[in-house]
Amino acid sequence: MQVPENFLWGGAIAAHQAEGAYNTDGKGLSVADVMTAAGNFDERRITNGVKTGEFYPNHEGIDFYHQFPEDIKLFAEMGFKCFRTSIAWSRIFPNGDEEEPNEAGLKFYDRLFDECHKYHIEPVVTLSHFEMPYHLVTEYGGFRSRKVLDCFVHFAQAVITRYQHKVKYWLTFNEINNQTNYDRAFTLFTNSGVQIHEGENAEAVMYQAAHYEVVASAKVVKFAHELNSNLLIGAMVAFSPVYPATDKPDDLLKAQRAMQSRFWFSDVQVEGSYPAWLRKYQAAKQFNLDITDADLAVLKQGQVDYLGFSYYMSFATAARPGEDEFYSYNEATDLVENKYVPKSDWGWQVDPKGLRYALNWMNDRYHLPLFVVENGIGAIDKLTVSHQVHDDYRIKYLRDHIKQMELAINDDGIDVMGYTPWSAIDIVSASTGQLSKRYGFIYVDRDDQGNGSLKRYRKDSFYWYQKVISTRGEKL
Ligand code: BGP
Repeated sequence: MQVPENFLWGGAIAAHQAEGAYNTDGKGLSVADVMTAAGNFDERRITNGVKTGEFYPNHEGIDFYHQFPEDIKLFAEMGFKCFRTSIAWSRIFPNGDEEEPNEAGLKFYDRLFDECHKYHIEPVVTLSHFEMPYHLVTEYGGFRSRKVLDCFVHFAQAVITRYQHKVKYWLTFNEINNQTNYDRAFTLFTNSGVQIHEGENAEAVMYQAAHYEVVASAKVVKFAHELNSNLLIGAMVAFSPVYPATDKPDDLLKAQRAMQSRFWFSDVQVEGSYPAWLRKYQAAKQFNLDITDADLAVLKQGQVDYLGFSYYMSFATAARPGEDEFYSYNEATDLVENKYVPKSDWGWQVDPKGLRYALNWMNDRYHLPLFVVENGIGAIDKLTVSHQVHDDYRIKYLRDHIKQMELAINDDGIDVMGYTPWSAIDIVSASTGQLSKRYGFIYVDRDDQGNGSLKRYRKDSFYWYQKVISTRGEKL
């Protein structure tokens, strides 16, 4: 089976996980710069500013800031048609609330995008990928403030204007719906710069912050459409489908509420309006949110052109006893194990068929082109003495998923724009801050303590993916 000729094969990373150079050329601190690394199953710690004696893995990343020409060359060798990365907001506006952008930061991305085009690689750029300027957190509480909505739009306008002839494909907020997991400090902090204070209702705060984000997203889409009709602006959600644990009708309704809770974000970004159930739910919970008529009008004017999504795993849920009228969903407490699918070393449920389900589900609901902008498996890789990495588990994971994507394209007739597995090259893991949780086709010699030569080595999956691309997905 093959994918269409113009299919965008590539790979993905995010600026804060790769670039390093955290205080170079005028860059300000971002939320990623104040997070330590974690142990395997712990949370990263959010420190209050950068403290001496702590190790901050994002400060150096894999030094992509300086080594990107060699890395892009390797991506070209694999045959990438596109490359997904993000712009570090704090390189452009170090504090986030300045009027004028930092020219040195803008120049870096000029060079990066030019390097991509040298090899006919199309950049796919996320505007906000877990790295808001830290000053916006300390000064305004992140996206709990309407002021930050304006700062984001100002930033987005500056970079879209600057790169409109170099970047056609944009995404507004990475995995905007991760905040459904509002009890987890990491998710709220990285997605919206929000920290919950004692006694606060985290769910209500999440709905407020996410509202400002969807309004900001709509403003950016509208701006880009008016600026240049060639630009395509997408939304980006994490697609972890939530299956009902059993065939009990209560479990089905619970799973439906879980899906509604996870996907109201893209509902708004695609449809331009809130789903009715959510306004009823927010009113019933007395969240008392700042959602104005003017905001609702803005949402209608900024509907996205396509939907990007990450796919790593599926979830399952069951109704709580007595929960048979008013269903709510809390990702921290409402997930149950699915005994039919295996798990990765980090406990992520591996479910390739869930990707075909994802594509069908979104196609039925949104009727927009879909873009698989993340998919992959975090694993401990071993570099042999002859500098090889035999990552057959990664090849298997990707092969199984690509096969399901190809079935969705060829048998189900779904319009899939491209596939950018996570990650093009080994980078710092977002949730653990470790380098040993590796996803790349290219091994980077660096460990969890920040030691190593930073040299790059092609893994077995590098050569495998090269063949997949050159045969348009035929040779898996
Ligand atoms: C997604 C993020 C990425 C990323 C990936 C893998 O949630 O968009 O930034 O890193 O998942 O997750 P992790 O690095 O935590 O294993």
